[in-house]
Amino acid sequence: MKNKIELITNEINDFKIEDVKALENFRIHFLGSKGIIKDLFSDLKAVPNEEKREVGQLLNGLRTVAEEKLAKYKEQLESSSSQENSIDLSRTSDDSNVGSRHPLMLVRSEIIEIFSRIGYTVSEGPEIEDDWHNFSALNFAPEHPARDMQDTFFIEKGENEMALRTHTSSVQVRVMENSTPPIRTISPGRVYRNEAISARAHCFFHQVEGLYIDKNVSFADLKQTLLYFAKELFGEKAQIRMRPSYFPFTEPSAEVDVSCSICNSKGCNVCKYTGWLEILGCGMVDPAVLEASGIDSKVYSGFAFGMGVERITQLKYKVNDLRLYSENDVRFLKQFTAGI
Ligand code: 2U9
Repeated sequence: MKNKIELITNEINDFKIEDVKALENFRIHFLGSKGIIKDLFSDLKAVPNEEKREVGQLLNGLRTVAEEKLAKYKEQLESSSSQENSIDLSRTSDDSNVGSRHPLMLVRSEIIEIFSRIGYTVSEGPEIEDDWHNFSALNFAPEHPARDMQDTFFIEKGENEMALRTHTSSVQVRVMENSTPPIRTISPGRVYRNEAISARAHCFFHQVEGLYIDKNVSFADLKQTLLYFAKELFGEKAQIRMRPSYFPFTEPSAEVDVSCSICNSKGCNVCKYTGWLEILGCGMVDPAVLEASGIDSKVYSGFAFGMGVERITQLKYKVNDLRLYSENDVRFLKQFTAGI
């Protein structure tokens, strides 16, 4: 009997318990109602009286060994399974490779949003344009340098001469031709100029041009519209100033500066110590331009403005090299992830 107890003690110690199933097998095999230890207790009756006490103690010890092993493994398995099931819902998710919106598209959307709040629609048109919509209807003289191959990408010469549009004003000519005032629209889009690529110039860039035509539209309306725009884009403190300029399609014309929000107009290297940053050009639409698209300039007047999205983005995000916008370097693009 003593030998048997010793062998079963070894068997208990060697029993591998790696999962709940093995634990249950262990319990049934050693401690179950038909298990080995129960059988041994039944055999105790046959043990001679003088040995009963000693063998009884050994059997109690054996049962304790089995029970302790069962309890130990039960606890271990329960705590590991509760770890597996406990999910920390407050944990941030693993890094996933999300893309980001291009900074030019972020700024373009912001500009559209600002003008749509005061009733401007969005007009789009072809990037390949004819001479009429890109130049003649906009009052460009036949000998204007912009019509030169040095400045414009021409696609076909001769009768069917077409060019990559040099501004989105061509879209607005189409709007004027196809609708009657009041017209209040902006045209965002890519434009092309025959320039050597450098940090400060590129052969394509993005514009948003605006057009407002109605009865009694004045320069004061233009100024208030642009002041509203500057405040929305650069903050409530933004101020604007206008400097006289010249464009073939507007008269009078002006260039518009916004107060430098980087240095609060105190002067810094971005505003070149002037306190002002140039953001757009504008003017009253030349009556000849209205007439060319079939709008009676005696009844209607209008203003127009145009801006480069790259320029505005450069000022908002301090981008100092135009080439960054089209090189697709993820180290640059990744910095705009928050804008999604
Ligand atoms: C129509 C008539 C007039 C749009 C205008 C500007 C002034 C202007 C430049 C800013 C920087 C182009 O991207 S840029 O190089 N634009 O200064 N654009 S007025 O005038 C129009 C548009 C449409 C029918």
